[in-house]
Amino acid sequence: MIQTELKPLLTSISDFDLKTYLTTEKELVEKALDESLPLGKPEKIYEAMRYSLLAGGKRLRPILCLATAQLLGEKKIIAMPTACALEMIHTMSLIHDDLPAMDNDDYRRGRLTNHKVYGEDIAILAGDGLLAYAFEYVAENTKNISAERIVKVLAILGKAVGAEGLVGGQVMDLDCEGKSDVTAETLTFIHRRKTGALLEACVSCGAVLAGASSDDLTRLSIYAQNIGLAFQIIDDILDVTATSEELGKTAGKDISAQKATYPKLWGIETSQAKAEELVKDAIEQLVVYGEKALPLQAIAQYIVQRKN
Ligand code: GRG
Repeated sequence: MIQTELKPLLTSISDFDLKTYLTTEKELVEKALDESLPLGKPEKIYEAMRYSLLAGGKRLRPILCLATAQLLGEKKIIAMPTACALEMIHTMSLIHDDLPAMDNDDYRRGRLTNHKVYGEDIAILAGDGLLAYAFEYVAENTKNISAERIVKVLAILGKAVGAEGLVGGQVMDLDCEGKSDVTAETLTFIHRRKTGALLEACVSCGAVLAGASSDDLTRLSIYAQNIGLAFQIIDDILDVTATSEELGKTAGKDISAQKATYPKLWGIETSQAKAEELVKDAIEQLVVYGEKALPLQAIAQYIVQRKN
């Protein structure tokens, strides 16, 4: 039989219904997050933690973790505690990033920032509470996975948060504010840590939970590093092209805070092209998995097409 008569074996990324996929996954994650953190005493701190954790957002990080575990043949439910922990860590970083001592923002996810509602003292503690709880939540709630894999996940999370990840990236970012001579290398150094490290952790944790081989881990890390950087380039572009309503946070903040950004260095068109190139490479990394990789590949494409 000649090839053209065969039904194509592989559905292409454009045939994959990403909208439905993201909506379904997001609903699952929202429910798990709500159940993960019941109100306790003192109520004030639990309310502040829940205020930001349950404020919506795209839930991209937990979805990446679940999708990676599934790609490698593991049940989603097994990765859910880690997926929730990743969103707790992400939310902590947003609360702290918005503080007056950092980026000083009034709006996030379409509502007032944590410190605007609860005060700076409680906002700092709400972030700390979420960070500590993320680790506790993985350790206490991950079932039917070996202790060795759970310890690996905890180590990945710690590394993504610390000086090699979020903290280091944020320090460099603060250092570069107001400077006009920040190079592309420095900017990439910042964002590989500030944004990329946690996105990579989402994929690596999902992979480790599913018992990934070292080849799987290498491929998936390259995928994640590429989408991480692309995500930040698009974030910088949206800061200049989207409205505050679309973003759910103050637009144009990078200019007013005199931040170094990719559009400032390269212009919008080149920045978009570089992000698309990174995503193309990310998608190629996963071709070896065939149709099973469609969710992760479609997420990569969504990263350069997103509007918020
Ligand atoms: C206190 C230990 C400790 C660490 C925090 C403040 C800080 C150090 C780091 C800042 C990290 C940060 C806020 C990076 C920006 C990443 C980014 C592009 C966030 C926006 O992510 P989206 O668009 O947001 O996925 P939603 O709301 O959709 O989840």
